[in-house]
Amino acid sequence: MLLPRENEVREVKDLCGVWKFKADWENCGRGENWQQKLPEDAIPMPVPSSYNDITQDSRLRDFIGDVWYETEFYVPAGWKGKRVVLRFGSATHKAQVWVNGSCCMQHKGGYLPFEADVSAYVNIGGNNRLTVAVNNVLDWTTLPPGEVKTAFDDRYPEGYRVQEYFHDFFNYAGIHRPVRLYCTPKDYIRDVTINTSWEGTQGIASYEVEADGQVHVRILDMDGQEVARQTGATGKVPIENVQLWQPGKGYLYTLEVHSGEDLYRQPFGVRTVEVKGNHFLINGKPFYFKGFGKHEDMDIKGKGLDLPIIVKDFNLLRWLGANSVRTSHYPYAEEWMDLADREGIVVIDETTAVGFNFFKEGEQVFCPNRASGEVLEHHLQVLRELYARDKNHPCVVAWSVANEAKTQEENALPYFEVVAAEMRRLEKHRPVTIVMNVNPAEDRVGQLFDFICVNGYNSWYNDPGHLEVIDRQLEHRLRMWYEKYHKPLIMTEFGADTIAGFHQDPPVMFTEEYQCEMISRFQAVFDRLEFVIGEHIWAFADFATKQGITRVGGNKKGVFTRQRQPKMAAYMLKERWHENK
Ligand code: GCB
Repeated sequence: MLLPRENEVREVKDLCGVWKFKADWENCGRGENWQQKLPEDAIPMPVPSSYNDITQDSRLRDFIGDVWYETEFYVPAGWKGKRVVLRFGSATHKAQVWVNGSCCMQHKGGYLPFEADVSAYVNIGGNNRLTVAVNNVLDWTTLPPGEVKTAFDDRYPEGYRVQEYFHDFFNYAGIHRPVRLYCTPKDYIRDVTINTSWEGTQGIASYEVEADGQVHVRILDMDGQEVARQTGATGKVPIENVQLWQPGKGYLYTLEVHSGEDLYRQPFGVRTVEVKGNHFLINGKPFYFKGFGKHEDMDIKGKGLDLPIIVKDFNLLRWLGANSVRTSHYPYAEEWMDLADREGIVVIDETTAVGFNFFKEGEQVFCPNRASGEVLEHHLQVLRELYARDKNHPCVVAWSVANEAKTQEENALPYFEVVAAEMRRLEKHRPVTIVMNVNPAEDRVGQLFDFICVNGYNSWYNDPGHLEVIDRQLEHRLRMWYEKYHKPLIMTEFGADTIAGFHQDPPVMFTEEYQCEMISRFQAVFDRLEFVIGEHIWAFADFATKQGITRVGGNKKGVFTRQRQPKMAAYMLKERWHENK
């Protein structure tokens, strides 16, 4: 799915701002036709933003169900005769959209864009009403999964409901990313796909354009100079004296596509990725992943798009000498991905399949009514939409299909066979991976993937307070993974909750000293295992979680606070990562 990009032919209107908002406490909005007009007591709500932390009402923070948004917009008179498209960057987790009271689209999946041709619904040259119902319920039809618990005994008020979920980040909801209206000619460029390779000084851009008319393409370099041109909906275009897209140096070309009256400019980078032996090769050179798992998360706006934070985070990555990020545990905003391309930050792009570990002993996850049927169908849909959105990003070097699933269960194998096959049907050029946190001896799915991502919390969840166990336990575990699959490994999570400003020496849990020593003990193990091809610390910054006895104001494993101030570990990483590793 193409990002709306403005040019001489296509206009884009930003519909973000302060909209009207009403939580549907009684679940009566549809019955009362709120799509015709929100009730008078609707409150102001910023878009984009999560709604949870905007008011003083804890009931809204912990709300379960539909919330309604309403705004008005004009369609410029000059858009007459054009195709008018309404596009949401994301709405978490389900959305139904009405224009002037008529339903024009529905979408499930909280972290991916969706759009519809609304030409038939809008008054061109006039005023229009836009209404959106956003639903935040997590159950075994959604990703991430969850369960709404209603069956309580007489200790609870009547009708008491609680949203349970098995992942460790707060279930922020709302319209999280920009809402845009854009126009194209009636015959338009539907899609563009670009794959690249190179040899010596020559790059090759293989492209495929979906459009009705005759297609002409030009390739422009970063100065806007034409370096090649070709005619045809598909082609392989040579680029002489190619500048490669490289980690830390995100050189971008533009494929300028003309078809009939339409025009679209798609940035791309020339680079190759490959897993070979024990190496992850970018442009034929072994790459060692230095970086983090992180979250889209901030005070007040929750998971709402926050450009200052996005730019700040890239500055912090550069400051530390980090070269890569996993988009744990969902696809990040398109604005974030674009910046990763420009900054040369290498990305492992993850789906929303998190929370498949269901911490209760003896409970099956991959069974009827849980991770099977409808969830699997949705998982495949997420893969398709993620691929469609991110396929042209040079920063994306691999897809992560899930985080910490219970892959020791018998039914996990048929489930992930289908998932891996679908990802490989879509993608022919990038490796596919999964993030593991099971005993390697019991895992059933590692053989389906090109390299293995491993999470581990020695001296934290296991043997809390005992840093001295890391050396032996970690090496043993990583060797088990390698001996089982003979595939390179990235340690995608390890870390310690750390209260900024809390110090003690010798280190104890939750101090800045403990975080430093834990990280450096893990790193000492990585340094002697040549099949370990990367270290991603959990996490980049502190983040909000649901309330619970192991979380004091959220997850504090950040190397930065939630407000992006460094803890001691940041300085330690900066030294190591700038030096070489
Ligand atoms: C994990 C999860 C991550 C959690 C982290 C923790 O294994 O993948 O989402 O936040 O552990 O801190 O417990």
